[in-house]
Amino acid sequence: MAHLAEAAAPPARKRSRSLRAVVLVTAALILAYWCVFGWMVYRSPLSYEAIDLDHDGSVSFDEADYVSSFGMRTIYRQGAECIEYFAEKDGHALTLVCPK
Ligand SMILES: [Ca+2]
Repeated sequence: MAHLAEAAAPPARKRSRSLRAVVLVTAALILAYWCVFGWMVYRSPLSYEAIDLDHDGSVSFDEADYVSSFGMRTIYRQGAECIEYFAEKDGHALTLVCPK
């Protein structure tokens, strides 16, 4: 009976390789997540504070994704030509940059 159980179970070496593959794929996915997230924050022309839309002190993946597709439009404020960055998804103003 024990002989049949040993035959049905995969060898320990094969299980170890499968476990290693799962760990490596999981680590690769976590690394890819952080690379994409870092790239979106790094490539954004907006400051970290401007990307933190809910002002909780940290930028979530959703916030970085939301501001990653942005547009720019010229706005005049007090006679100065300013550039307003806005979210392309809904036109929500993200930040306003005016000359000093
Ligand atoms: Ca936030």
